Amino acid sequence: NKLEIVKDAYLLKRYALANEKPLLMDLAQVISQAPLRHMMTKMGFAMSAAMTNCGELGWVSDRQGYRYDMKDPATNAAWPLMPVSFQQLATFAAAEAGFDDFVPDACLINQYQVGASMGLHQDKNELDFNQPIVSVSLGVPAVFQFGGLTRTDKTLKIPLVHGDVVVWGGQSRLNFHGIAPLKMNTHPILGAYRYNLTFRKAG
Ligand code: MD3
Ligand code: FE
Repeated sequence: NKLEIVKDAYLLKRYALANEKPLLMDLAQVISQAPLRHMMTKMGFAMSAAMTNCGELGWVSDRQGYRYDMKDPATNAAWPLMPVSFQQLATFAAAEAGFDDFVPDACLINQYQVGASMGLHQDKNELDFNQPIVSVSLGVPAVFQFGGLTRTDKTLKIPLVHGDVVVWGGQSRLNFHGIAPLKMNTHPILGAYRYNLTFRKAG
């Protein structure tokens, strides 16, 4: 069940459900080791999604700007190891979309509550744009906004539900994208939240 949204962007509907239980157990474990927090933007505003990371590198934002760091700035400890269930999901999903041998070194975990959103942006902090990005949606549904290579290009609106996996590479890798404000909702396991796992080869 693989849908090509635009060139080189593939939606694997409910792909993560086959491994739902280990995935959710491992998610809880990672969050207990590196708690979710609202990072600051360069401009001094708290981001509306709460974030944490696992893997060798974690995406961080503060008054200095955006970057990847090997340590959690909240504790100065290494980020939690990337669980095998996460690694396998990312590598298998990438292969399903035609990107062989994807080995992520970073997994950003975003937690959205009602009203939280992510404005249109490009992911440009990674070293190699030939590497794909794999994103896994869990919990409450959200509307993903997918634009073009300039901010003003019109956006496709794609509903993403629990278990959906999207693989972005090649021609879609630098497209603008965002998440519309989350509607009030509850998921039977995850409650009032949406979680997104974003796997990258950052270094
Ligand atoms: C399309 N997160 O953390 S993941 C992000 O649902 C981010 O939390 C969103 O965008 C979320 O940077 C969307 C989907 C995603 C990630 C990277 C992309 C879509 C992308 C890179 C290029 C094109
Ligand atoms: Fe992004």
